[in-house]
Amino acid sequence: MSKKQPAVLGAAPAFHAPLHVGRPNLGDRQKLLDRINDLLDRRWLSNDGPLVREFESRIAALVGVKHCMAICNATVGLELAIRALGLEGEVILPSYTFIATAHALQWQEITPVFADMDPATHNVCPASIERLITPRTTGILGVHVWGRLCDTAAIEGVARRHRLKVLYDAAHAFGCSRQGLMAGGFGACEIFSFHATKFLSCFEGGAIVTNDDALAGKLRLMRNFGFAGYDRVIYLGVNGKMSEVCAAMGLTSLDSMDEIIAINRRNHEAYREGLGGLPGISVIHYDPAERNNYQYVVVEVDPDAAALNRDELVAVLHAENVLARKYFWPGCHRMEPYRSLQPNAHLLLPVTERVAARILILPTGQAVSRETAQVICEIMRAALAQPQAVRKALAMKCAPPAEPAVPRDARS
Ligand code: T4K
Repeated sequence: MSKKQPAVLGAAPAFHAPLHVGRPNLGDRQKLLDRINDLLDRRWLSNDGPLVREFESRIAALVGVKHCMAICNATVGLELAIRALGLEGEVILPSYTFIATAHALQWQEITPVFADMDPATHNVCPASIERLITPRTTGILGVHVWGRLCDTAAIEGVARRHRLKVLYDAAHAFGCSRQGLMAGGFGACEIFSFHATKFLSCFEGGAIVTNDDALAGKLRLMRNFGFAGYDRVIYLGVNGKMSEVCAAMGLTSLDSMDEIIAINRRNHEAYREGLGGLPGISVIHYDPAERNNYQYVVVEVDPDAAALNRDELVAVLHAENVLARKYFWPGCHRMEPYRSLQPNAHLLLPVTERVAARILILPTGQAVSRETAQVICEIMRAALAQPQAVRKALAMKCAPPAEPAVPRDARS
């Protein structure tokens, strides 16, 4: 599988089939099919079925929280949690996150106020949060980017000083810890994503976890139209429920959790080794003293020190069928509707602007073997060793086709 010359320079692509970032990891197929057969036999397909209940109690035990409410996806989970906490006016969050975090606020006519990031962790910078607080601010929505937990102590300190509520988008952070405490127990509540591309997959799904009894009661009503029993609606609600088939997938994924972490960790090490020592190229580090799911192989490309910039490396990899991604470029503040609603937001986000242009994510998980990771590193090394040739080849690819020679009298 040795591959030295990059495809942008005319060689054949290293991989015939695309290598995706976010290729789902699958647990034991037979176990999943057995669970699906059982649920079909029971004819209990949704609405608080036995698999959803089992899934919720396993998640709560693993995370160490009192309540887990399984939900249809994390975006709806964020919307429910924001509403259940009574947030309004303005809520501060990082711009460097998946767009769903901001949309969950804007959807409810709450203004997302974008804070800058800490370049060392890619998480929101607590000092930047404090500078953005106004009389309209009601809460802080932290995001545990790449499963490395936010500085929860500093964020919650800011919140205490200004009487704000705190919740966390923990979409990336299932199975991750900070100072030995698992993601899920911080703030008023935390929201996990169990989307197909996430470390733990339910096909589509998520969970809201909390230690607050009253909040959990409210959220249970809100995710099921406000029903408190047959024919008894006592609250405003939506349909945020998880189905039994999604819980079957989630339970099966939970059974394989340690195996998937081991694969991700092996790949992360292979990438770190393979890209080690390259000027301007660094693969982010996970603290070995904490728990992490190693779901993201995040490469930072410093354009002042590396021979090629991030976009050039992405183009090199795409030519090989390695579909590296630029998460979360260009930052929420540069996407609609925020770009139009808050045209000056970038002025307060210099670190986000700089770092978002440097990040590329490489494929990992079950679809990537150690050898595949090594080939990807070899390609990157080979491209970085001949930057002039690579740039020239990329420029030729991007150049508009030469105008066809049309006889003068044929032009209108
Ligand atoms: N907060 C944060 C911080 C998040 O990252 C997310 C989701 C959320 C909140 C909201 O959670 P959910 O409401 O989704 O539960 C993907 C996911 O759709 C999204 O869940 C995820 N973050 C985000 C980071 O990535 P895209 O637009 O990148 O998806 P897409 O379709 O390009 O898929 C990624 C790659 O995975 C593709 O190249 C193909 C591959 N793939 C995907 C699926 C779904 C497969 O090979 N098989 C599949 O089944 O958003």
